[in-house]
Amino acid sequence: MKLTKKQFKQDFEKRLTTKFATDVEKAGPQETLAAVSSVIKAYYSKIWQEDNEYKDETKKKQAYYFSIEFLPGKMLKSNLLNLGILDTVRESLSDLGIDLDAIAQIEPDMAIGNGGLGRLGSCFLDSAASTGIPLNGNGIRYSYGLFKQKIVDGYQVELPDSWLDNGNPWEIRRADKAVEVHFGGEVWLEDDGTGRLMPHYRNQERVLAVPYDTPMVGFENTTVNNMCLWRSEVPKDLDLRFQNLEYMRQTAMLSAELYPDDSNYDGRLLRLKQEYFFVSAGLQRVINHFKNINKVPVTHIADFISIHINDTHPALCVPEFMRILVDEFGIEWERAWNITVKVMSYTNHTILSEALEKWPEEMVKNLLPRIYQIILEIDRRRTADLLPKVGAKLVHSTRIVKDGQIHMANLAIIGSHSTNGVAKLHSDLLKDVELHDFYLIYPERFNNKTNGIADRRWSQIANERLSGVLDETIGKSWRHNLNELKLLEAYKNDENTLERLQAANFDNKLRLAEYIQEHNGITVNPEAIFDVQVKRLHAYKRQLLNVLHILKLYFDIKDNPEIEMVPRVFIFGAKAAPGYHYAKSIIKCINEIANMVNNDKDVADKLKVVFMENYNVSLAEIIIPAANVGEQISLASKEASGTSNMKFMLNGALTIGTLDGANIEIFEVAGKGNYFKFGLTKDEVYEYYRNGNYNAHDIYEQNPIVHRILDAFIDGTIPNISAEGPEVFDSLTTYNDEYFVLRDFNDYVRAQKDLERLYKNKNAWAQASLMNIANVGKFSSDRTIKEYADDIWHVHEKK
Ligand code: HBZ
Repeated sequence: MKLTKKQFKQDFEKRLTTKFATDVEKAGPQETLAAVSSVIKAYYSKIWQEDNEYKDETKKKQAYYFSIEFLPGKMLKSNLLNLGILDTVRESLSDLGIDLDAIAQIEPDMAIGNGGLGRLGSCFLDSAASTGIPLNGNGIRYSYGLFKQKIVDGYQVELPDSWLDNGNPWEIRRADKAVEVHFGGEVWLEDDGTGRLMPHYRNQERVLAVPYDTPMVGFENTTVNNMCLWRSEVPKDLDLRFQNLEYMRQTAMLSAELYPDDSNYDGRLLRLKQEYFFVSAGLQRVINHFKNINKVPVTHIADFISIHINDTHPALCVPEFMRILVDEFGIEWERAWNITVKVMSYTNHTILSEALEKWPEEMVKNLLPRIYQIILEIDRRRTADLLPKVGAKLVHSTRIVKDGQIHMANLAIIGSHSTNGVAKLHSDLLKDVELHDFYLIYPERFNNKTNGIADRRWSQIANERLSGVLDETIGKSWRHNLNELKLLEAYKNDENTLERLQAANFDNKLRLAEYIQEHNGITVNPEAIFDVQVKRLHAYKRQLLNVLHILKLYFDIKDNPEIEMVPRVFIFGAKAAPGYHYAKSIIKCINEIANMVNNDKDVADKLKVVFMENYNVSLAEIIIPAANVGEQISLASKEASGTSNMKFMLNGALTIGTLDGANIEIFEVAGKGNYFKFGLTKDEVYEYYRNGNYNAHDIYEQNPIVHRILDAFIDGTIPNISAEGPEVFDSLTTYNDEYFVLRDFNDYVRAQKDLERLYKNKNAWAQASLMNIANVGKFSSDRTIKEYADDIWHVHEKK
């Protein structure tokens, strides 16, 4: 949009008066932020309204991304960038003595997600809007987002994230579009006089679902999509004399809190309620909208909408959509089923069995009696249909209802026309191993969609220094099409370019060093290799492998304080699920090792270890641009894709990683010599599983370096871990090291040495860094979302 400084200043000053009865001089930072945000909202609202009208008039097909989590982070700068007014607003505010970045910093991080899955959803919504693809989010407006992490005496402590305290300037509460969601009670079927059995209900619990819309503003275009988040409330017409406090409390609880776990599914009733809540409310709204703007029968709905089931949490979309079609529109079962399968599609994000959702039949039956009947009927009909075609074995292994449980992944696969994994390796594993039986029955449903990242946030917003160098070198076309970064390859031997790229990284390192000084009280050397591992804390991601290598370097120094070594700063950022005891023990160990290393005079500044509190989207925006190395060291086959690997690459860091998830595709495009690969392949891992012949204890006994490092966990070498040290030691030895940390240790050390060697050659390192940036194009989520739009949803870009 076009905006002059004069216009913005006028709008801003007026808003300070009308909204806060104050002026530029007297306004506090919160008032300034709110006034700026409110002006920006007015700017995009017009575009939003027009785009809605355009969508309603053209009646083009739209897709809906149902996800129990989103992780947008801060929105102010992203909205400014996408509206094309970031510089104008920054300069205008500066003229008024206000620092935009300082204001932007106090915006709360919108963190209604755990990690990769939620962040991917937000990258997709950004990319869809930016490429003109009509994709809308549907989720829950949690009053409390992911907990804030404090480190106290080395331990993780969780504090509530009440992100809505100062209001949310971006959202619009749409009370007129509220719908009801019903739970529990009894259901029975009665002939409606035409031979059709219709459900009747008694004693249902009613919950009002109120939508809050947040615009997803496209990058320098005219598209504004919607992220709809639902809040649970007590229906206004309820006679509260007959309600009790417990009911009120339970209703409010529904959208109160995000489940802070990204790896184990939690079998609690409230979670199942949350799942049905946002699924039912979302589908009702989508269908109401369809009815309002289209004059065609609902049997045509598959031509107008697509529903995406992001992981299994929204899998109840399948029976809920069936319920609406069959019970409310009176569509005959088979026909309704064909429509449902056409409308639905599903993404799988993990093969870890402990994360696969299953709900006890009794629980589903009591909470969602009609949905339960429908699931049984889906399962019964499918079994009858398939038995003669594929035989009892395949039918049984893929059944939705078995062993007293509802298997949500099975429901999602069976009830949709597309199942995709999130990187080539992961999608292959789904077809060949984890979901092989489904693949035998429905081969045409399986496909791969390698993840991507919203590159604008992770370069243009997070790394202005690098973005500036890129503009000067290759022009600005890369800002619209990340593949254009390929132009950078022509500068691989241009010393000036290499120097400027490294200088940008160095400035980012200074910025991070300052942050670390302020928040951790640790002085780090900006000349050192900044070696970063940021992601959720999970045993399979193997933060421990990183830790063992740090201890090796530490002992090398202790044995020979004069040793020559490129100085290193190891940086961690990781939240552990509050109930994940072992992950929390690892955090404690990392912090105690950091204390030991950072305060040891022998070490001087050769080695520093920093654990950064409360890793989130905003912190990632400071850390990743400053990295030289990104650690992607999960056990091969366990990380479905990973997305921080792509963010590091975009910012010019080199990956040290295993052949897992999207790392493989990163290595392919980055080119040999521009990454550090190590460790078992997924085939070798599966070979160990088949033979059951992995013996971690042997490695401990036979490898003196490993022996010494592991002993440090139990012999007092590392202070203050008398409880946690033995847990780590035992898991790696007695319990046979579930994620093959010890098996990959030697090769990891070898790769780390290669890395150090390359870093010593400044020119070669800069070239490798450049090659990473130049070849990152594939990992823009603009590419990913176009693939979803073309292959799965069949929705089209606005022209
Ligand atoms: O999804 C992650 C994968 O581990 C990662 O490899 C992938 O890149 C990313 C995007 O596809 N999975 C998650 O982040 N999973 C969750 O956050 C999660 C949340 C709630 C659950 C289960 C998983 O109940």
